[in-house]
Amino acid sequence: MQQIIDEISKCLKAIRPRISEKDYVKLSAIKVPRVHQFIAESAELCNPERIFISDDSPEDIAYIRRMAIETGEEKPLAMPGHTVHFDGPYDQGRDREATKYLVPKGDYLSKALNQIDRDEGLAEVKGLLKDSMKGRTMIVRFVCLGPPNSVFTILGVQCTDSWYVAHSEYLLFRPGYKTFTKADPDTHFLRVLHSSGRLNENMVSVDHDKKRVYIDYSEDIIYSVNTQYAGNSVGFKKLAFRLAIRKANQEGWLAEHMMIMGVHGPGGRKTYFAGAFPSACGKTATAMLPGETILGDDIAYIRNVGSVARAANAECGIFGILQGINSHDDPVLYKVLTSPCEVIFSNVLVKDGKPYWLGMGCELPKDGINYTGYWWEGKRDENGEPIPPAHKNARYTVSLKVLENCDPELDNPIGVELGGIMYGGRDSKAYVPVQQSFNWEHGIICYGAALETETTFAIVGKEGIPEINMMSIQDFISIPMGQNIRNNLNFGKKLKKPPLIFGVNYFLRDLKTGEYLNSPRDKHVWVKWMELRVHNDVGARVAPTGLIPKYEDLRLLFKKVLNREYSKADYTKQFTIRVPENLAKIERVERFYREKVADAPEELFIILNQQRERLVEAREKSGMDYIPPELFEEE
Ligand code: SPV
Ligand code: MN
Repeated sequence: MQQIIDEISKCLKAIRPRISEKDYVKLSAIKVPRVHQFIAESAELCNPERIFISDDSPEDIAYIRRMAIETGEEKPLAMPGHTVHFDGPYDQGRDREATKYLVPKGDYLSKALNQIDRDEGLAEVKGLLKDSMKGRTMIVRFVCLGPPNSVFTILGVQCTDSWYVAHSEYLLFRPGYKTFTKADPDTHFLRVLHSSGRLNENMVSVDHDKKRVYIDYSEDIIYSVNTQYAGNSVGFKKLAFRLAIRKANQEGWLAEHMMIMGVHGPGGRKTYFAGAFPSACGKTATAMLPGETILGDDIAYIRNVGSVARAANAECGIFGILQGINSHDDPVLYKVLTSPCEVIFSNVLVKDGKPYWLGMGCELPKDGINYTGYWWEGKRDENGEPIPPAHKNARYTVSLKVLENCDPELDNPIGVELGGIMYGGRDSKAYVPVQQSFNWEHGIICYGAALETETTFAIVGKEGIPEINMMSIQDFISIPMGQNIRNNLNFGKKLKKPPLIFGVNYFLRDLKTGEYLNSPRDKHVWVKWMELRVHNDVGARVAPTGLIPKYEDLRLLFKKVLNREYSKADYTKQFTIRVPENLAKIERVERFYREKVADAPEELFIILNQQRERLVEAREKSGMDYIPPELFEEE
């Protein structure tokens, strides 16, 4: 004990000249020496003028909000509670190239993952962080991932010089200071050190070529520098998620890129679903379907509690995409984003104190302020490309609690029981809009591991490139990929009754015309169908790729949910099994795992091959490459 006290005193002494008496007291109340060490080491490296310790009190939160505005990192908008933040033109999404794992000598990560030798990476990123906070304040925030005091809880500490980051974290994560004051000296927690780096007069990071986001998984520390985009700077979002995936794999639970929602079924029942979708593929829009409840939109922790799969949200807010949110397609969110409440908008177009984004359902102004400064219609970038009024990846940050459809179980310490899990990507050619797997293993492999998608604007780089995005965590996986698949397979085997697994695809197109075969609202019908399946209330047809809905059931649901007639012709188009496209998909998936994933489990190849055999057999039996759904028997 004396040793612990001595260590804490030593660190407190080192940072004493930079903190106020009040903050000194706040920090002294914590008895976890690694917290003090982390703060002292970060201060020593980044050399801030001052250190501010936030204890999550209303005064501290108000101070963070005020400083975000005083420094100019955020600007107030006309609507009370609304502010706007801009990231630089080269900092508009997660940056795959700049994001790397620090791999100690002798350790192995799949080739598909971006990595650098640990010693080399540490030297590089620490070099960039050196003196980065000179003349600024280093803000220290404590957070709690998952509901507090629960089996799901993971603690974290972030040191950052960005008031915008600190403000976002307050909206996105549960407060952690109190938990830290009660924590044992050897409590495990995650650490994040972030600096925006050199800023221009608009408080935007300028050294984008020196942007680095390095994940030191052997120490559970994340380093992020010369970036402000929240996906790179708000460490407890996608960066801590990577560390959580490692922890989950070691401990036999699942950390997933999934929304969690409560779907309302007949007789007032509610069934919980978790859904994995790559960024910008409909995850939040699904969780926000009108009449249902949202428990999470991005990161789910799933644990085996009494042989039942139970899920909790790691976060308590949303950092969501604005594009396409309008009063018709997303009425609930649209209302929140146009009403007085605390919202941080980023990378929108601002005109007369009002934020505008693409697809918001009204005409956008012809000029205003956007992520490139003053913008006017026709403005071009240095390559001569037209600059859009708002960035496609413009976002909003809100607390879930302000939503009228926020699920009341958000903070339940044992999470919610999952009835189903969905996997969905941007697959224009092969998979039908919704199908149920034959069993847990089939779902994990054919819908999860085989998830294919086209790249989107949520990451810096080219859009529309098809790629495998395993379980939608390709960008976040931090362990050998085969190990992750094995962990998923094993997780289901230990459950009394595993959640049903569904594959969804909101992006299926007509092979000839290229037109989308569904409208955005159709997903509500698929979700209601899945809910009925969990309770065995509807039947299905047995197709080679999974169990697919029957026309009569969908017709009734379209009428009931969307008040729309659903034609047999639409059903046939959407649920025809496209044998050539499905066989080609299996080829791509197999090749990916053979070439890129040295530790892929044999079970993956067996299950993919079974799917191939079912497709070939169905083609032979029907004599058709494109088999209409009615030809498949009812289960
Ligand atoms: C995503 O891109 O999946 C997001 C936003 O949820 S980010 O924080 O950038 O990861
Ligand atoms: Mn996400």
